[in-house]
Parts: sequence; C-alpha cells; structure tokens
Amino acid sequence: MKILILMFRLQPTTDPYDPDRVNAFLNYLLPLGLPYISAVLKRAGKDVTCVNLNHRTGLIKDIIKEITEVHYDIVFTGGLSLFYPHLKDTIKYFREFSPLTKIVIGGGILTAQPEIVFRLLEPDFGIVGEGEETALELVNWLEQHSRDDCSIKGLVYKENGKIIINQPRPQITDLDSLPFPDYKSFGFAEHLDNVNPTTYPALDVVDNPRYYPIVASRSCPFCCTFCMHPVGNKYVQRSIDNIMEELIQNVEKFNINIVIIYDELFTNNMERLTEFCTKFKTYSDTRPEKLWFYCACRVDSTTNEMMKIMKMSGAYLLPFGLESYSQVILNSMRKHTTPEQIKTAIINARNNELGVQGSFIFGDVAETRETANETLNFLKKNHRLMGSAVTSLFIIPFQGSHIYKQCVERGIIKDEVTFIEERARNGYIAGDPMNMTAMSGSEFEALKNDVFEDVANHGVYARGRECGSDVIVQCPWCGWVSNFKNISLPQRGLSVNVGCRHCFYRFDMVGEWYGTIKLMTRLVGLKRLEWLIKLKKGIFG
Ligand code: B12
Ligand code: SF4
Repeated sequence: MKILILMFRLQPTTDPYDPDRVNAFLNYLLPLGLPYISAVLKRAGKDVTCVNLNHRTGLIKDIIKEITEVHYDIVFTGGLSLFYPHLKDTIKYFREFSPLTKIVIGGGILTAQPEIVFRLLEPDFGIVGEGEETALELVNWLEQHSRDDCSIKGLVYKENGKIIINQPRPQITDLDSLPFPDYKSFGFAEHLDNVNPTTYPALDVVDNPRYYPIVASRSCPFCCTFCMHPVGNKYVQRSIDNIMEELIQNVEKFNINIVIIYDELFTNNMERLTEFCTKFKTYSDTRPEKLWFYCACRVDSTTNEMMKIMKMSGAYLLPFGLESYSQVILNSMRKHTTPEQIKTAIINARNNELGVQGSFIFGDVAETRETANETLNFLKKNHRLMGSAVTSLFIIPFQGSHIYKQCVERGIIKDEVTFIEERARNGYIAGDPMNMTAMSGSEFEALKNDVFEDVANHGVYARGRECGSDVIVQCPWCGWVSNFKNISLPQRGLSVNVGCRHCFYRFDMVGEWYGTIKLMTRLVGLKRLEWLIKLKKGIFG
C-alpha cells in the first residue's frame, strides 16, 4: 500500500491563485506531528513518501496534479485549525486528480472539532488526538480489506451517510517507545539552510541558526481557558536519556546550534530540569560550537534557582505566557499564577542574563476597564523592565478551548462554519478582536486603542548601523555592541526585535528613519497600522 504524507504550506493564507504565494517558502517552523506519523509508519515497514509543499514552487493544484501521477492508496495530512483553507484545497485537488486515494486528516483541527471539520472537509477518515497508533492501525486495517466494523480507537469516518466518532484512544504513556520524528523526509536539511536569525523571533542568538525542535513531554497539567491540548489532557514526559539520545543523534547530523523545546510545559520539576541541564551541558561541551536552547516557561514554576541552572547549560531565552497583570483575569483564565509571580520571574530572568519574551492577552471574558488598566499601568510603570520583552495581544478563541465554547454558547461566534472558514482565511489576525467581555462596543473600542497605543510605545529602541555586510547595534540595556550577520537593517518605519549578544535582553532595532516615520504615523493617527505590522510579524514570523 503506497502512503503519502503531505505537509501543506505554512503561510497563513492559501489562495492558490495569489501570485505571491506560489513560491517555495522555506523559512517556516517545522511542525512535529506529521514527522512522528511518518516515523511510526516507516518503523512498521510501510511504504511511505513524504512531500513538503513548503519546498515546492507552483500552484497547489498543479503540484498535487504532479504528485498524483504516482498513485497513492492513502494520503495523510493535517495540522492546526488555522490551516483550514489549506486542508480544504488539498482535499479538493486530491479528489479531482486521484479519486481513489483514501484521505486521512488529523491534528488540532480535527481534534478540536471532529464532527464539524469532518462534515466540512469530507475526508475518508479523521484521526482524533495522538496520531501514531491510530494511523498505523488504520493502515493495517485497510491493507487487510477487513469487512469487520471499524472499531479503531480515535478514528472518525462515515457510514451510511452518518459520521461515526469511535471511542477515544488513550494517550501513549511510554513516549520513549516512539521512534524519533522523521524530519529528514520533509526536507529538514534544506529548510535549515534557509533559516535566518529573524525567521523566528528567538533565533538571533547566532548568525547562522540551525535549530532542532523537540518535544520532551506531551500535554500539560493545567487547563487555561484559552488553550487546548491536541494530544489529550494527560501530561506525559519522556525520560531525559531518551531526549538526549534523540539530540545526540541529530545535532551532529544536521549541524544544530539551537534546540527548541516545543513542550507546553517543561520547567515544572526541578529534579528533571536539573538532570536535563546537566546532561545537555555535558554534551554541549563536547561540541565545537556552543549548543543553545530555550523552552516555554510558566512564571510560577520557573524559579531563580532553575534559571541559574538553565543559564549555565545554554538557555538564553525564557518565553512566558504572562496573560494579564490582574488577578481577577488570571483567575478567570484558570492560569493559577499571580501578578507578583510575573514580576518576580521577569526580574529573576533579567538578573540571570536571560532574555524574556512574554505576552499579555487582553479581552478575556471577565475583562473590564479596571482589570485592563491594571495590566496597562503595570506596563507603563515598568517600562525599563518590560519594554521590548513583551507583546500585547487580544485573546483569540481558538477551536477546542474553553473560551471558544463559551463564545459559541453566548452567540458571540454565531456560526462555527463561517468562523473557521473566514477567520482562518484571514489568518486569525487579532487586529479585529472579538468582544467577549461585558464591555460595551464603545468601551471595547477605547480599550483596543489604548492597547494599540501601548504596543506602539513600549519598545526600547536602538538604532542599527550597517558595517560591510554586518549590522552593528549598541544594546540599550547594557551598552554592549552586538555584531549581527544575516540580518538586514530595518528599512523605513520598521523595527526588528533582537536579543543583545551579551545580556540577552531584547530590544527593537530600528533603521535611520524610524523616529521620523513613527512621529508621522502618530500624527496622522496610524497607531493601529504600527501595531498590526508588529502583530503580523509576531504571529507568522
Ligand atoms: C510548539 C507550538 C507552537 C510553535 C511551533 C508550531 C509548529 N510549527 O508546529 C509556535 C510557537 C511557532 C506556535 C505557533 C502557533 N500556535 Co502553537 N503550539 C505549539 C504547541 C505548544 C506544541 C505543538 C507540538 O509540536 N506538539 C508536539 C506534536 C507531536 O504534537 P501535534 O502537533 O499535536 O501532533 C500530534 C497530534 O495532534 C496528531 N497530528 C498532528 N498532525 C496530524 C496529521 C495527521 C494526518 C494525523 C493522522 C495526526 C496528526 O498526531 C501527532 C502525534 O501524536 C501546541 C500545544 C500542543 N499541545 O500541541 C500549540 C498549538 C498547536 N498552537 C496553537 C496555535 C493557535 C498557534 C498559533 C496560531 C498561535 C498564534 N496566534 O500565534 C501559532 C500558529 C503559527 C503557525 N503559523 O503555525 C494551538 C492550536 C489550536 C487549534 N485549534 O488548532 C495549540 C494547540 C495551543 C493552544 N493555543 O491551544 N505553536
Ligand atoms: S497556557 Fe500553558 S499552562 Fe495553560 S494549559 Fe496551555 S500549555 Fe498549560
């Protein structure tokens, strides 16, 4: 049975006729789901071909036409809800050019809304939650041409016109039993050759970043109202030895210098973190080039002691989901953190010379003018602590989250089909946030303006200079002069968020005309434009 695994283009929009979108786009962040599915199927001896549409130039339609010159029995594809239009087009063209191929979709998009997404996209099968075991069982079942009822756990399919959602599949508890993800078959080496320090905000610690994404655990013990866990709600960790084995096998092979730990939660256990840091540093010390790493953190569990250990072993950045400086909102979001913990975590990171990348999200269901002011005032008063290290956004109800369900129940999302189609096609740009608070339309509008204004003002800026092919900039925090290669000096009114190569704190590097253009946009009231440019860069790199 010939199996195709298709990674679709990761640009936020997908109009296949948009001439700007037909070129290969090698500068993205590699998703992990499909490489795991590929590894498991290959280990079981299946005949698997992987195609990464990010590496192919041309209209999606033409590429799929060409791919289907070879007949595949099954195609696996999928990802986040955000990529609904990509999936829709992919399925449409497969049906047109290869009607006998069985189409299987999975990932966050299906897990969040199995019924709706299956009905809209009409694949042959859908896989809810973790894909590895279900995908393998499905292939085996199809190979046997079994006439038995399909009882594979985690599977969605259609029978006599009715959508059947099978029993959920329990999560994999022994993650060490999985093979390492098959990045190579998705053109990982070619992708790395095209990554630059500004591909993703945090890769600028070196001039030629070559990153390795890894998941050391799946899911998270928390249930914040704006979040969802596509693999299930049970928090499962790999052993540190298994993680190190994957790193040691791949760091050399792909000449890696940055490890990105994609976990939802990595810093919750001091003993485990210490074991990782010790082993990571021991390995890094054997390498000719320093190996850096970062992982998303929570302000409550990432202690000063942890930060010291992380810093010593190669961490340079701590991304934090700060969410709000109001306890009322943190409680409403079920975040289980406090404003004091936010401030302490940032001060500790600073003292340990670790960069911070945090985000506040406004517009939770319980947000009022007063709660929003608590966050805005904190940002204003602590400009020297927070500037350029945080982004302010509005909350987006992503499918599968508690707030999404609330928005549907309260009629804020009137039609789930329209929502997935239109919001996804517009790239979920939060420049036009939904009012899910009890504030009136005009109060919400005023809050939007204040948040835009804050974003436009809370940066800490430094002017870069071109020096041959390098860009040189003096850190506004510590005064160190960093010399960046492979970064262009921002033109016109743009800025680029970079980290100092000495104190690692982040600031916005601007070009010569930045001040003048900023003043002009402010004078003609284009604050929102400035905010949108920043936001777009923040979301899609
Ligand atoms: C790391 C991460 C990122 C990274 C990297 C993303 C990437 N390129 O993959 C960054 C920081 C860039 C990121 C950005 C965003 N992310 Co994110 N991210 C995550 C995180 C924490 C881990 C993802 C991961 O790699 N997990 C490990 C792999 C192995 O798991 P997996 O991808 O889920 O795959 C498994 C199953 O889902 C399934 N599966 C997946 N694909 C397929 C396909 C088939 C065919 C099958 C059968 C099965 C299958 O099998 C896999 C193995 O078991 C998740 C949270 C989470 N728990 O997933 C959020 C998450 C995926 N992100 C989310 C969102 C919303 C975003 C953003 C839109 C946020 C924003 N507004 O900026 C952007 C989108 C950026 C983009 N253009 O893609 C949401 C998705 C919600 C949804 N309903 O789709 C999640 C769930 C978090 C949340 N907020 O609730 N993200
Ligand atoms: S936001 Fe972070 S802590 Fe909260 S549930 Fe999601 S991953 Fe866990």
